[in-house]
Amino acid sequence: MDVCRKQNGFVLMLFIVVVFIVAALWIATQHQRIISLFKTDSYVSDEYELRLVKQRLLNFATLTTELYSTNSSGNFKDSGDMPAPGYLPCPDLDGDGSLSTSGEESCGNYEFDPTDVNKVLVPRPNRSALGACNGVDYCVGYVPERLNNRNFYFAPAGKYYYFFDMRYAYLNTSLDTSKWDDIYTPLSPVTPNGGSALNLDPDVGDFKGLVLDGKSGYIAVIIDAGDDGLNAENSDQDVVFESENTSIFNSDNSDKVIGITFDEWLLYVGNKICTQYDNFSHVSESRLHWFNGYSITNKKGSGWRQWGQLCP
Ligand SMILES: [Ca+2]
Ligand SMILES: [Ca+2]
Ligand SMILES: [Ca+2]
Repeated sequence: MDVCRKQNGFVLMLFIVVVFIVAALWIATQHQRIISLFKTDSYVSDEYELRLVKQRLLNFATLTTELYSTNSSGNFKDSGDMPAPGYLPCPDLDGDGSLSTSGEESCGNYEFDPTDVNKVLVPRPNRSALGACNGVDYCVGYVPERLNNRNFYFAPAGKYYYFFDMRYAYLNTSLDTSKWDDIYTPLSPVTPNGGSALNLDPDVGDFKGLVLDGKSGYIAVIIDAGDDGLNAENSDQDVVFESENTSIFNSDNSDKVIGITFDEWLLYVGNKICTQYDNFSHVSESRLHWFNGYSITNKKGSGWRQWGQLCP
């Protein structure tokens, strides 16, 4: 009788242990599932935010002319002083959200050399005379939070790393060796005075663009680096970048990257030119104006008249 009772007690204990293990496994599974759901939501939200930042940069590029049609006093500039469309804001080097007047607002202060792809990146290392970059420390830039004097918002301050082909920089002050102030790279894909070396179309020009996940032709990349900063591929100071979007379970640290391709950029800016070509074509060809060709006397010219002749 005692033996039978002991056996029953043992079976009962065994049953309880098995139930406990099964319950623990079930709870662990559910816990993992709940965490996964949270992480998936967070991941989707991060991706959405990145797409918004990209959209705002493209909006800025499309509206450069309108945004900068007046001076800081609100008076209209002469037509020869208005920038062409297509430019991107300079990076915020110290992460405070704004572009200071002590160098950050002018990010193209060295000459473009299409044979040296590292020179087309902003930010880049070992820069001198650019904001906080002292020629020794690695320069890292962020998408600026806003342009205060234009009431234009991009992203939370210091959150998104920002690399781009510096020819697209708003206020590229050293395109030309004469170091004029307020030099803008002519952005029309049929750039008049530079031949293929200055042609921004990666299919034509010498520089094939930034590379993201093995695909070239990007003009900019924006990175949400997560809690641990940029990964090795994205911080090695070359033109090759990678996203880690497949790693949902590592989303707190993974580098989420979104890029703007030349074709996407041209879709926006080219659409602006083509839909308004009839209006712009009334601009006299001898007038200093971004619509006309780039020259020493028309240094904000961008050759969009010539390109626009191809509009459907
Ligand atoms: Ca700043
Ligand atoms: Ca990271
Ligand atoms: Ca790299």
